[in-house]
Amino acid sequence: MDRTAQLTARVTEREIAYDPPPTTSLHVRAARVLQTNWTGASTVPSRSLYPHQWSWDSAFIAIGLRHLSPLRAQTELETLLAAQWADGRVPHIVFHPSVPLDAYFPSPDFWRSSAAGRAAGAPRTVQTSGIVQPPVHALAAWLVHRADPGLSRARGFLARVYPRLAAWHRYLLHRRDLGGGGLVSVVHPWEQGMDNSPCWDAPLARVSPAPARSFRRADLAHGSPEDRPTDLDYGRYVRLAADYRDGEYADGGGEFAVEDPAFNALLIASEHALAEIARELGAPGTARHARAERLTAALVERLWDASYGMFLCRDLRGGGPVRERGVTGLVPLLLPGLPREVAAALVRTLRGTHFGLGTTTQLVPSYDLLGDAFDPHRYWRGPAWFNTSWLIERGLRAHGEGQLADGVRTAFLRTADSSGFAEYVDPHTGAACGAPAFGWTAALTLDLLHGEPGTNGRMDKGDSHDTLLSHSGGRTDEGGDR
Ligand code: 9WN
Repeated sequence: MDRTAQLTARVTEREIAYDPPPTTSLHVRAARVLQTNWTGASTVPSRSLYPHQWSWDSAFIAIGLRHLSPLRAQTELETLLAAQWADGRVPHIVFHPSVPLDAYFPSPDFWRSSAAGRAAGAPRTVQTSGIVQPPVHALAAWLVHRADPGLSRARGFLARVYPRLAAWHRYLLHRRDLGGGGLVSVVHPWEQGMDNSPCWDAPLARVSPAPARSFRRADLAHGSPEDRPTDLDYGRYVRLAADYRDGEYADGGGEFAVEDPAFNALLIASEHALAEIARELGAPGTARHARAERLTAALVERLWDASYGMFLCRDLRGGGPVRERGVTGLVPLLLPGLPREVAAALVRTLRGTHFGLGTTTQLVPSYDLLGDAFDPHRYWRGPAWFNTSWLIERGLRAHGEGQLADGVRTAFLRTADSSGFAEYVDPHTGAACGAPAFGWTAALTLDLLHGEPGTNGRMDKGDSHDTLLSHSGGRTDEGGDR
């Protein structure tokens, strides 16, 4: 048997021999969602609304999938990274060729990646979008590796993904530092992932919308119009994406450029993870950890607003700080290297009237409960999303707020269950919104169900990176496990 055949045989045996942990009914149902959404080499966020592979979804999905099948989790990330462009960008969508063009808009014929993206090195054999999404991938790759280091080493998983992840971070740090202060900018609201957040209203207002008749939305066939962005917002998304495409996806000249707290915090978390990956591969990781610390300092210097008690977006095309409280401004709590007073203020803001955590809400709302634009059902304008609550749960634990984290964990599991793994929920009632059987909701449910023995959820100076990069789900009691 040659080497590849040996490897495949070993992997297949492992897959077959996979012995699931003691299951709970919630566990089984979450696993079923991931099984249903699996397409053979990756997972769709939703069979109806999102029938392709999405970048940050795949990272969150891999984090959950590793508990079911470390091989699938590795494959999920490998499939995404195989669609990376030569300039290092990891596209926000990798299209499945068998899905009809009208199933999702904007479709491959809108992005025209292999033609319009030629100069930027888009792949020829697979169609992708030309924008990016938050860089959760190195963090996911490290967590996936740790789920089964033996399999990972046998397949050379980290050795294969490391150069791609390093090129991805290089692209962001070198091509997307549009403000010159060390932070990365997004050039489209879809890049940041919280598409319709009121944080984008002011920077988007400058963009003239593409005429409504020039495109046909596919999302309204699956989602209720009250839960989705308006036609006017869609017109602006289309204009920005079309302009970027028509400029051959060259960076720097667009009308929309925003430094976003969550995007940069996830890059920092992933840079720490990349340092650990480098170490595992026998190279020193110190330079990467040091860069992550410098980025943390830049994040605080450029985006922290003490009077809001949270991070704010910065609009580089005129507006300066965006005075809106979006959940993005709380996500940096994930970072163990935050100054103590910043972390403490973030926790106060989470518990205060704007987000109401532990009092009026149990999961973190996507936007200020008291804000003029608050809407409990509309996309990213108030509903609670499971990925951001998962990130904040980790952050609370990293900063010694075990009890509050336990509350989020319990509410997460209860609401994921009662909502049928909804895409997002009303932050007050937990009522389901958006697509059902949503990939990252199911995946992160699994992750929270698999607490790692021995993690007590506290952060000490000495093990700060470890706390960020270890399994989440260390908890102070058993509440919520079912
Ligand atoms: C555009 C897939 C994606 C998520 C985003 C979410 C939504 C797409 C859309 O769905 O965005 O990328 O059509 O609205 O906002 O975070 O990655 O689940």
